[in-house]
Amino acid sequence: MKDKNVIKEDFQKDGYVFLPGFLSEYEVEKIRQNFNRVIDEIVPTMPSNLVMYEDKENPSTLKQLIDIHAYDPFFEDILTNSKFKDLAELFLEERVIGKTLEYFNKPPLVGKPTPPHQDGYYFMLNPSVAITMWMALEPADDENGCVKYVKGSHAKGMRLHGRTKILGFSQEITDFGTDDDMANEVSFPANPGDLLVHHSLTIHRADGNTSISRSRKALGLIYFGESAKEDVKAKVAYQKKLQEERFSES
Ligand SMILES: O=C(O)CCC(=O)C(=O)O
Repeated sequence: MKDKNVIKEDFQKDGYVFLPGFLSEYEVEKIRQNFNRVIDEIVPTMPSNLVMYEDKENPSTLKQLIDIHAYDPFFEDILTNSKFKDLAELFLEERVIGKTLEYFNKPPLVGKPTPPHQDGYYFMLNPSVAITMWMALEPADDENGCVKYVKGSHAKGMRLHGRTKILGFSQEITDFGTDDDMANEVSFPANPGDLLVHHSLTIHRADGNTSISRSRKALGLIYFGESAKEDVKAKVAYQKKLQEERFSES
């Protein structure tokens, strides 16, 4: 891995950093095995709003699990007592709180796109001192929906978001696709153990999975800096907007 300070500078300049081979194949295999165990044994006990399928009737289309750390000690340790947490503290330059550990999959053919968004829009923090990590558990590329970032977008403020119909990603940037977005978008094909880290204002998205047989499984981690405060006004406005959107859809 590159020097820590160089990585931090890249993160601050671009709004993301790509760290190939952050975990070894052995470490990744342990995580994969524990996800399989959680899917078999813990998921049936989790609240349904934390477990998402592309098709509810078909368990092989599991696409997302949220807050796994709250239900399983192995993953609690990964979130709160790990190289990931140390890296979050290095980048945010303060102590951090592990907010959630997630599982992302795009099942073959049915895995939907991840709409362009900024995580900070969901977090509603002021200041938006937070970081997201995404680690491939199997190869990800343009065919099965690797992550794409808009370089430097974290320094250009929060964009307007509006409702989507994508389960797990209810909000997207409404005017995404400007010349600036397209000129600065970078795709990140990744191998198991490769880590992507992004700032809470970095615009990112992923295409759907068009491969006929390859899934696209990944580990997600979110950390808030200790100085980040919930923006109560923004949260109230967001809840009101969601209610209005739901009302106009019904
Ligand atoms: O897995 C994906 O496609 C995107 C995940 C994401 O948006 C995130 O980790 O913030």
